[in-house]
Amino acid sequence: NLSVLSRAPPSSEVMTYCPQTSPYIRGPIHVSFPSGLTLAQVQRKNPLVVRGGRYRPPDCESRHRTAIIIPHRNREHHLKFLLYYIHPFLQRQQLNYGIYIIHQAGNYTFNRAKLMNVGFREAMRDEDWDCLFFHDVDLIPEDDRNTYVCDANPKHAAIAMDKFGYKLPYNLYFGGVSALTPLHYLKMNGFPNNYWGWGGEDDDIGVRVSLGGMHITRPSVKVGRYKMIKHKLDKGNDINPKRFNMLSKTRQSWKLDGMNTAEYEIISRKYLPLYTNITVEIGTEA
Ligand code: UDH
Ligand code: NGS
Repeated sequence: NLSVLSRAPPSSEVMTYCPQTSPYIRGPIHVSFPSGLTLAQVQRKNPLVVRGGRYRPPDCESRHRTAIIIPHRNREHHLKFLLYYIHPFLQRQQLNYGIYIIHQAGNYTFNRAKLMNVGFREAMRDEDWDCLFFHDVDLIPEDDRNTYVCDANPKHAAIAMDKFGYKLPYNLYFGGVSALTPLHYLKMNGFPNNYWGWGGEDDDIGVRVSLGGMHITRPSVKVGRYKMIKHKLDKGNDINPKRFNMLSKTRQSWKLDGMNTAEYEIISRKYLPLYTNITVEIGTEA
Protein backbone atom coordinates (compact mmCIF):
# COMPACT_ATOMS: atom_id res chain seq x y z
CA ASN A 1 0.00 0.00 0.00
CA LEU A 2 1.92 3.00 -1.32
CA SER A 3 -0.27 5.60 0.35
CA VAL A 4 1.19 4.48 3.67
CA LEU A 5 4.71 5.22 2.41
CA SER A 6 3.88 8.66 1.11
CA ARG A 7 1.99 9.76 4.20
CA ALA A 8 3.77 12.36 6.32
CA PRO A 9 4.98 11.04 9.67
CA PRO A 10 2.97 12.08 12.74
CA SER A 11 3.79 15.63 13.75
CA SER A 12 5.59 14.57 16.93
CA GLU A 13 8.25 12.94 14.70
CA VAL A 14 8.85 16.01 12.52
CA MET A 15 11.93 17.79 13.77
CA THR A 16 12.32 21.47 13.20
CA TYR A 17 15.54 22.89 11.83
CA CYS A 18 18.23 23.87 14.27
CA PRO A 19 18.59 27.63 14.80
CA GLN A 20 20.71 29.63 12.32
CA THR A 21 23.28 30.15 15.05
CA SER A 22 23.83 27.36 17.53
CA PRO A 23 23.16 28.29 21.16
CA TYR A 24 26.06 26.03 22.22
CA ILE A 25 28.81 28.13 20.62
CA ARG A 26 31.26 29.41 23.20
CA GLY A 27 34.02 31.21 21.31
CA PRO A 28 37.69 30.72 22.21
CA ILE A 29 38.81 27.22 23.20
CA HIS A 30 41.75 26.53 25.41
CA VAL A 31 43.80 23.85 23.64
CA SER A 32 46.35 21.74 25.48
CA PHE A 33 47.58 18.22 24.93
CA PRO A 34 46.90 16.10 28.03
CA SER A 35 49.28 13.19 28.34
CA GLY A 36 47.71 9.77 28.70
CA LEU A 37 44.59 10.63 26.71
CA THR A 38 43.04 7.50 25.14
CA LEU A 39 40.53 6.96 22.35
CA ALA A 40 38.31 5.16 24.89
CA GLN A 41 38.13 8.41 26.87
CA VAL A 42 37.25 10.37 23.73
CA GLN A 43 34.52 7.83 23.05
CA ARG A 44 33.09 8.15 26.56
CA LYS A 45 32.99 11.94 26.22
CA ASN A 46 31.03 11.67 22.97
CA PRO A 47 28.18 9.23 23.65
CA LEU A 48 26.06 10.48 20.73
CA VAL A 49 28.72 9.81 18.11
CA VAL A 50 27.82 6.63 16.25
CA ARG A 51 29.59 4.07 14.06
CA GLY A 52 31.92 5.61 11.51
CA GLY A 53 32.30 8.83 13.52
CA ARG A 54 28.87 10.13 12.56
CA TYR A 55 26.64 12.50 14.47
CA ARG A 56 23.45 14.46 14.07
CA PRO A 57 21.87 16.77 16.64
CA PRO A 58 19.38 14.83 18.77
CA ASP A 59 16.76 17.55 19.09
CA CYS A 60 16.70 19.42 15.80
CA GLU A 61 17.35 18.83 12.11
CA SER A 62 20.77 20.18 11.19
CA ARG A 63 20.96 22.74 8.41
CA HIS A 64 24.34 21.36 7.29
CA ARG A 65 25.89 18.04 6.31
CA THR A 66 29.67 18.29 6.63
CA ALA A 67 32.30 15.62 5.99
CA ILE A 68 35.75 16.08 7.51
CA ILE A 69 38.46 14.52 5.30
CA ILE A 70 41.80 13.90 7.02
CA PRO A 71 44.87 12.64 5.11
CA HIS A 72 46.82 10.31 7.31
CA ARG A 73 49.78 8.04 7.86
CA ASN A 74 51.61 7.32 11.05
CA ARG A 75 50.12 10.21 13.06
CA GLU A 76 47.92 8.31 15.51
CA HIS A 77 49.06 10.50 18.41
CA HIS A 78 47.90 13.63 16.54
CA LEU A 79 44.66 12.00 15.49
CA LYS A 80 43.76 11.24 19.09
CA PHE A 81 44.02 14.92 20.05
CA LEU A 82 42.19 16.11 16.96
CA LEU A 83 39.29 13.74 17.69
CA TYR A 84 39.25 14.84 21.31
CA TYR A 85 38.69 18.46 20.29
CA ILE A 86 36.84 18.20 17.00
CA HIS A 87 33.93 15.98 18.01
CA PRO A 88 32.62 18.31 20.73
CA PHE A 89 33.45 21.31 18.51
CA LEU A 90 31.28 20.03 15.66
CA GLN A 91 28.49 19.01 18.03
CA ARG A 92 28.39 22.49 19.52
CA GLN A 93 27.87 23.75 15.97
CA GLN A 94 24.83 21.44 15.59
CA LEU A 95 26.14 19.86 12.41
CA ASN A 96 25.21 16.59 10.82
CA TYR A 97 28.77 15.38 10.30
CA GLY A 98 31.08 12.45 9.59
CA ILE A 99 34.82 12.05 10.04
CA TYR A 100 36.91 10.28 7.43
CA ILE A 101 40.53 9.27 7.88
CA ILE A 102 42.15 8.59 4.52
CA HIS A 103 45.09 6.42 5.34
CA GLN A 104 47.84 6.00 2.76
CA ALA A 105 48.90 2.33 2.60
CA GLY A 106 52.55 1.33 2.27
CA ASN A 107 55.75 3.32 2.69
CA TYR A 108 55.98 5.14 -0.59
CA THR A 109 56.28 8.95 -0.50
CA PHE A 110 53.21 10.63 1.01
CA ASN A 111 50.71 12.40 -1.27
CA ARG A 112 48.37 14.67 0.67
CA ALA A 113 46.38 16.05 -2.28
CA LYS A 114 45.70 12.71 -3.91
CA LEU A 115 44.42 11.36 -0.58
CA MET A 116 41.95 14.28 -0.56
CA ASN A 117 40.63 13.18 -3.97
CA VAL A 118 40.11 9.70 -2.54
CA GLY A 119 38.37 11.20 0.50
CA PHE A 120 36.06 13.29 -1.63
CA ARG A 121 34.89 10.41 -3.80
CA GLU A 122 34.61 7.87 -0.99
CA ALA A 123 32.77 10.21 1.41
CA MET A 124 30.27 11.13 -1.30
CA ARG A 125 29.48 7.42 -1.70
CA ASP A 126 28.21 7.39 1.89
CA GLU A 127 26.07 10.49 1.92
CA ASP A 128 25.12 13.55 -0.06
CA TRP A 129 27.44 15.82 1.94
CA ASP A 130 26.93 19.49 1.18
CA CYS A 131 30.34 20.55 2.45
CA LEU A 132 33.75 18.88 2.74
CA PHE A 133 36.44 20.08 5.11
CA PHE A 134 39.94 19.03 4.02
CA HIS A 135 41.76 18.95 7.30
CA ASP A 136 45.36 18.31 8.36
CA VAL A 137 45.52 15.99 11.33
CA ASP A 138 47.75 18.29 13.38
CA LEU A 139 45.60 21.44 13.39
CA ILE A 140 43.24 22.07 16.29
CA PRO A 141 40.68 24.86 15.88
CA GLU A 142 40.78 27.32 18.76
CA ASP A 143 37.42 29.03 18.34
CA ASP A 144 34.07 27.37 17.68
CA ARG A 145 32.70 30.45 15.92
CA ASN A 146 34.82 29.13 13.03
CA THR A 147 31.84 27.17 11.73
CA TYR A 148 32.50 24.07 9.67
CA VAL A 149 30.03 24.94 6.91
CA CYS A 150 30.72 25.97 3.33
CA ASP A 151 30.50 29.41 1.77
CA ALA A 152 29.45 30.46 -1.73
CA ASN A 153 33.15 30.15 -2.71
CA PRO A 154 35.91 27.81 -1.52
CA LYS A 155 36.89 28.75 2.00
CA HIS A 156 40.34 28.70 3.53
CA ALA A 157 39.68 28.19 7.24
CA ALA A 158 43.15 27.85 8.79
CA ILE A 159 44.11 31.46 8.29
CA ALA A 160 45.59 32.16 11.70
CA MET A 161 47.90 29.43 12.95
CA ASP A 162 50.03 29.77 16.03
CA LYS A 163 53.17 28.79 14.07
CA PHE A 164 52.68 31.81 11.78
CA GLY A 165 52.01 34.19 14.68
CA TYR A 166 48.24 33.90 14.07
CA LYS A 167 48.56 35.59 10.70
CA LEU A 168 48.29 34.44 7.10
CA PRO A 169 51.88 33.60 6.01
CA TYR A 170 51.24 34.84 2.43
CA ASN A 171 48.24 36.04 0.52
CA LEU A 172 47.57 32.94 -1.60
CA TYR A 173 48.14 30.46 1.23
CA PHE A 174 45.50 27.72 1.08
CA GLY A 175 47.04 25.08 3.37
CA GLY A 176 45.95 23.31 6.52
CA VAL A 177 42.16 23.41 6.51
CA SER A 178 39.89 24.31 3.60
CA ALA A 179 36.19 23.86 2.85
CA LEU A 180 34.56 23.19 -0.49
CA THR A 181 31.14 22.09 -1.68
CA PRO A 182 30.97 19.16 -4.11
CA LEU A 183 30.24 21.68 -6.86
CA HIS A 184 33.33 23.74 -6.01
CA TYR A 185 35.38 20.58 -5.98
CA LEU A 186 34.24 19.45 -9.39
CA LYS A 187 34.57 22.94 -10.92
CA MET A 188 38.30 22.90 -10.15
CA ASN A 189 38.70 19.24 -11.11
CA GLY A 190 39.52 18.41 -7.50
CA PHE A 191 43.11 18.40 -6.33
CA PRO A 192 46.32 17.42 -8.19
CA ASN A 193 47.40 13.76 -7.97
CA ASN A 194 51.06 14.22 -8.76
CA TYR A 195 52.53 16.17 -5.83
CA TRP A 196 54.55 13.49 -4.04
CA GLY A 197 56.23 14.65 -0.84
CA TRP A 198 56.06 17.91 1.04
CA GLY A 199 55.07 21.29 -0.35
CA GLY A 200 53.33 23.08 -3.16
CA GLU A 201 50.15 21.01 -3.45
CA ASP A 202 48.18 23.50 -1.36
CA ASP A 203 49.39 26.37 -3.56
CA ASP A 204 48.32 24.39 -6.63
CA ILE A 205 44.88 23.90 -5.08
CA GLY A 206 44.68 27.63 -4.41
CA VAL A 207 45.45 28.36 -8.07
CA ARG A 208 42.81 25.84 -9.18
CA VAL A 209 40.21 27.79 -7.24
CA SER A 210 40.68 30.77 -9.55
CA LEU A 211 41.15 28.62 -12.66
CA GLY A 212 37.76 27.11 -11.81
CA GLY A 213 36.27 30.61 -11.89
CA MET A 214 35.99 31.03 -8.12
CA HIS A 215 37.78 32.94 -5.39
CA ILE A 216 38.97 32.17 -1.87
CA THR A 217 36.89 33.29 1.11
CA ARG A 218 38.16 33.36 4.69
CA PRO A 219 36.75 33.68 8.18
CA SER A 220 38.02 36.58 10.28
CA VAL A 221 41.48 36.20 11.83
CA LYS A 222 39.78 36.39 15.18
CA VAL A 223 38.01 33.07 14.68
CA GLY A 224 40.13 31.25 12.06
CA ARG A 225 42.67 30.36 14.72
CA TYR A 226 44.47 27.01 14.97
CA LYS A 227 47.07 25.44 17.19
CA MET A 228 49.45 23.10 15.39
CA ILE A 229 50.72 20.05 17.22
CA LYS A 230 54.46 20.47 16.87
CA HIS A 231 56.37 17.91 14.84
CA LYS A 232 59.21 17.47 12.36
CA LEU A 233 58.98 16.56 8.69
CA ASP A 234 57.86 12.93 8.54
CA LYS A 235 59.81 10.01 7.19
CA GLY A 236 58.43 9.31 3.74
CA ASN A 237 57.40 12.92 3.13
CA ASP A 238 60.58 14.57 1.90
CA ILE A 239 60.42 18.04 0.42
CA ASN A 240 59.33 17.77 -3.21
CA PRO A 241 62.07 19.34 -5.35
CA LYS A 242 59.76 19.51 -8.39
CA ARG A 243 57.11 21.61 -6.71
CA PHE A 244 58.03 25.03 -8.16
CA ASN A 245 58.31 23.64 -11.66
CA MET A 246 54.96 21.89 -11.30
CA LEU A 247 53.34 25.03 -9.89
CA SER A 248 54.43 27.01 -12.94
CA LYS A 249 52.35 24.62 -15.06
CA THR A 250 49.09 24.38 -13.13
CA ARG A 251 47.26 26.41 -15.76
CA GLN A 252 48.14 23.80 -18.40
CA SER A 253 47.72 20.72 -16.19
CA TRP A 254 44.64 21.23 -14.03
CA LYS A 255 42.10 19.81 -16.46
CA LEU A 256 44.32 16.82 -17.29
CA ASP A 257 45.19 15.88 -13.72
CA GLY A 258 42.73 15.87 -10.86
CA MET A 259 39.50 14.27 -9.78
CA ASN A 260 38.92 13.04 -13.34
CA THR A 261 42.16 11.03 -13.34
CA ALA A 262 42.46 9.90 -9.69
CA GLU A 263 43.19 6.17 -9.70
CA TYR A 264 43.51 4.16 -6.52
CA GLU A 265 42.55 0.93 -4.84
CA ILE A 266 40.63 0.79 -1.59
CA ILE A 267 42.26 -1.72 0.74
CA SER A 268 39.72 -1.46 3.56
CA ARG A 269 36.84 0.64 4.82
CA LYS A 270 36.18 0.40 8.52
CA TYR A 271 33.36 2.08 10.37
CA LEU A 272 35.11 2.65 13.72
CA PRO A 273 33.43 4.26 16.74
CA LEU A 274 35.02 7.71 16.25
CA TYR A 275 35.77 7.80 12.52
CA THR A 276 35.54 5.98 9.23
CA ASN A 277 38.93 4.61 8.32
CA ILE A 278 39.62 4.21 4.64
CA THR A 279 42.95 2.62 3.80
CA VAL A 280 43.97 3.21 0.22
CA GLU A 281 46.73 2.20 -2.16
CA ILE A 282 47.44 5.31 -4.25
CA GLY A 283 50.39 3.96 -6.22
CA THR A 284 53.69 5.68 -6.86
CA GLU A 285 55.10 8.54 -8.86
CA ALA A 286 54.94 8.04 -12.66
N1 UDH B 1 50.52 13.61 6.94
C1 UDH B 1 50.48 12.37 7.58
N2 UDH B 1 51.58 11.58 7.62
C2 UDH B 1 52.73 11.94 7.01
C3 UDH B 1 52.79 13.18 6.36
C4 UDH B 1 51.69 14.00 6.36
O1 UDH B 1 49.45 12.01 8.16
O2 UDH B 1 53.70 11.16 7.07
C5 UDH B 1 49.28 14.41 6.82
C6 UDH B 1 48.81 15.00 8.11
O3 UDH B 1 47.41 15.15 8.07
C7 UDH B 1 49.49 16.34 8.10
C8 UDH B 1 49.35 16.73 6.63
O4 UDH B 1 49.50 15.53 5.94
O5 UDH B 1 48.89 17.26 8.96
C9 UDH B 1 50.36 17.76 6.16
O6 UDH B 1 51.67 17.31 6.37
P1 UDH B 1 52.71 18.02 7.35
O7 UDH B 1 52.09 18.15 8.70
O8 UDH B 1 54.01 17.32 7.29
O9 UDH B 1 52.89 19.43 6.72
P2 UDH B 1 53.15 20.75 7.49
O10 UDH B 1 53.45 21.74 6.41
O11 UDH B 1 54.43 20.51 8.43
O12 UDH B 1 52.04 21.03 8.40
C10 UDH B 1 55.67 20.22 7.94
C11 UDH B 1 56.70 20.56 8.99
C12 UDH B 1 58.08 20.65 8.42
C13 UDH B 1 58.17 21.65 7.26
C14 UDH B 1 59.59 21.83 6.77
C15 UDH B 1 59.67 22.50 5.41
N3 UDH B 1 60.03 23.91 5.50
C1 NGS C 1 55.07 27.25 1.13
C2 NGS C 1 54.77 25.91 0.50
C3 NGS C 1 53.43 25.41 0.96
C4 NGS C 1 53.42 25.33 2.49
C5 NGS C 1 53.75 26.73 3.06
C6 NGS C 1 53.82 26.72 4.58
O1 NGS C 1 56.32 27.68 0.77
O2 NGS C 1 53.20 24.12 0.43
O3 NGS C 1 55.00 27.15 2.54
O4 NGS C 1 54.80 25.81 4.98
N1 NGS C 1 54.80 26.03 -0.95
C7 NGS C 1 55.83 25.58 -1.69
O5 NGS C 1 56.76 24.94 -1.22
C8 NGS C 1 55.78 25.86 -3.16
S1 NGS C 1 55.08 25.54 6.52
O6 NGS C 1 55.55 26.79 7.08
O7 NGS C 1 53.81 25.10 7.09
O8 NGS C 1 56.11 24.48 6.62
O9 NGS C 1 52.17 24.92 2.97
